[in-house]
Amino acid sequence: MKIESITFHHISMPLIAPFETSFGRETVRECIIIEVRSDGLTGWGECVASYNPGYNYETTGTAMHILKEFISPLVLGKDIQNALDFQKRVEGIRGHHLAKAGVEMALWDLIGKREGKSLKQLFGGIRDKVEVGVSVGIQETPQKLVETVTDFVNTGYARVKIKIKPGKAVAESQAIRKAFPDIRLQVDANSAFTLDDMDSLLPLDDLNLLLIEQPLFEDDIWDHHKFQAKFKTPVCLDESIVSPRHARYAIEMKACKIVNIKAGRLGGLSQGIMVHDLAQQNNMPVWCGGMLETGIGRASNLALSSMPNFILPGDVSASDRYYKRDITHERFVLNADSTIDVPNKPGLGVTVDEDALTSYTLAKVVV
Ligand code: OSB
Ligand code: MG
Repeated sequence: MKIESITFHHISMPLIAPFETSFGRETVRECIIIEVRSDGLTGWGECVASYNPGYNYETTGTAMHILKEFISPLVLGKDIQNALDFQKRVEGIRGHHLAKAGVEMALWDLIGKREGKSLKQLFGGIRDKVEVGVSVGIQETPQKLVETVTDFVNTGYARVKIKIKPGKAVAESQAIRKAFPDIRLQVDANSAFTLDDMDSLLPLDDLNLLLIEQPLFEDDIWDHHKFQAKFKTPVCLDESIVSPRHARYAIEMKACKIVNIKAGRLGGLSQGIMVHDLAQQNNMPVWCGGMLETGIGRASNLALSSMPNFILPGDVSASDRYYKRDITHERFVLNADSTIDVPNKPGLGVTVDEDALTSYTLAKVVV
């Protein structure tokens, strides 16, 4: 597959509602859409770096730099066989997983289109629709949080994740559990706590939570082992698992019982698949995390989620939870059973609304 051109679209899209986490509040989502051409076909990818280095050290600014200066020369004009061939070519670039993953996604889209296979088929997915949940940002008051969750439950989401941070984590989680005694509920701290907070978080263990996501430092695995040892509730790692190797460390150290898979954080869909397989061999369930993706990244997340060991519902909500106007013609809708259909057309199975893309574009770079 000879890569003939690459275009980077740095975009900013208004979110339907602000999204607040322990690291900040976003009212728009920035990301980089990657367009790769080969042999009359176009592959699309999404680099999930955002404006702020709050979740990950990468930003749209650093990603643009790495994509233009370092990844493009290793790909442009080259004959790339598959995702692992791409990974080999970029292995000399340390880190910058979000940037690498965006390009890998576009290559998968191309490969699927060339072979007439959906990503689900290429990944060995087994589901035509996948169970999904909703990730609810931090709200101003506990009442507002209960109201927001109520709206999502009424919309049909059967699994809810709330974002927590020091101060009101326990009270808010208790309030949601009281209002929804039976809902599948989980919490995500995005690294906001330390081991010193552990005892104050113990009441979370009585709330029948599916999991506690990333309570401690984003680069930690060992302290999560100590945390997990104190809690019956499964710890789930997000930020800490940046490679299949880190997944192995976490498994061997008993630092978690569940892993959140985000292809971006891991450096590509190929790496996400490796973590899926490793977890499966160790009887550890995984689920698909989200980065407020556009229709492009959402299609990719749905394909990944169709794989057998994606046992828990993902943070892959319907398009209308995020954007009034998305950049794909296809919009993803929530089915009555809290599922979303997995795309089944070749590649990602979505088509790009070029007018929408242009309207959101801050900068466009062709290499
Ligand atoms: O930690 O899972 C996270 C969004 C941006 C950065 C980090 C996270 C999130 C989410 C949103 O929780 C999930 C979604 O896309 O709906
Ligand atoms: Mg998370």
